[in-house]
Amino acid sequence: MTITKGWCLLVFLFIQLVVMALLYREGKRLAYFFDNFFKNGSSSLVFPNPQNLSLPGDIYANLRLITRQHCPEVSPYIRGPIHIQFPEALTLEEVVQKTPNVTKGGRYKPTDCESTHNSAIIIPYRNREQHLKYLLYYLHPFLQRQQLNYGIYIITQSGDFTFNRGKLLNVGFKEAMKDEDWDCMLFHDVDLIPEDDRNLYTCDRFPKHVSIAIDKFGYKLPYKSIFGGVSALTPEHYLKVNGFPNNYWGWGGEDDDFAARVELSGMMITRPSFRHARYKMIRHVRDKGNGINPKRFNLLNKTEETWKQNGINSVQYNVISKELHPLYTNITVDIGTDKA
Ligand code: UD2
Ligand code: MN
Repeated sequence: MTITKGWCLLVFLFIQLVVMALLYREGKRLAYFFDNFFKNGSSSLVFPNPQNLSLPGDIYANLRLITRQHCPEVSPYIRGPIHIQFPEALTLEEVVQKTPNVTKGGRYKPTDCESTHNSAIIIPYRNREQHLKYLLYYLHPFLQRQQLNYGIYIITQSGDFTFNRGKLLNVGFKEAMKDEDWDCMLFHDVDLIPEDDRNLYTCDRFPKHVSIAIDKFGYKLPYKSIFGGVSALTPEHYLKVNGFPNNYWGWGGEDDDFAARVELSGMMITRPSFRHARYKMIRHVRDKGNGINPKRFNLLNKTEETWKQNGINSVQYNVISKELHPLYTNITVDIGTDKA
């Protein structure tokens, strides 16, 4: 009697195991079968090759959700060093054609697995069409090889008053977070092209300074506490440092203020490997409307007193337009002037 009960239990467990294995391995085929069965009755006893499946349907979609795997910890598409060139004849239209798998607004999700990373790239911008074209050309494939869910945001300062990189990045943070629950924000100069896809555009436990080895500086840090170029922060980090200062008009200082905020809020700055985090900076002269900010040292002396009031919690602006371009979302914004 006890032996029979034991056997029954074993057989039952075995059947359960088989069913679970089938569900796991053959999810698509079963889904297709049930889908058809409920639609057409038993006449549809077909178990097709999973490669040929195209039928959507509730059950299929649900099972597909169950059977879709997380992307591996290390993407199999990562290649290492990238040979960067700036072909003069390249047009933005060609870049769009060469980047077919991006959806409107510059969004992408891997098709073969579920990414565990949601990264937004935020680019402060005005009048740098050539740089933007090259950045998009290299950045999309770079991010796709890392199997990230991502979106690219261009934050364009309207008008021709003095440029304000920090304030634009605050706007970018706020506007991007309205779209999606990004878990990592990359604040990214338009003229920096990453040279190695092992430099992951994901966040660390602390704010990360990413562009640490730039050709312009001989692939070394020009000074120890530099935090400009490309940095990666989670929304929690960003709120903790109260974002960027809003009152640095013109070139310089806002990046050092941002670095000071990380320290003042009790965090530290992490850096990736110098072998991987290599960049080419596209050669440029200083832009019109972004002259050196003579007030930057005075402002930096006051960071400790001001950082809690001046930042993401106090930024004011008016969005003029938001356009979903094929390879990026452009947000044109009126950020005012240092007079108002
Ligand atoms: C350095 C920093 C940069 C920033 C700047 C001082 C590095 C590698 N970079 O860059 O992060 O702190 O000094 O403000 O440390 N931009 C436009 N249009 C303009 C002006 C600026 O789009 O008219 C944007 C663009 O994304 C550009 C960025 O602002 O890359 C920084 O300006 P930059 O390239 O003139 O400054 P740079 O190279 O000295
Ligand atoms: Mn630059």
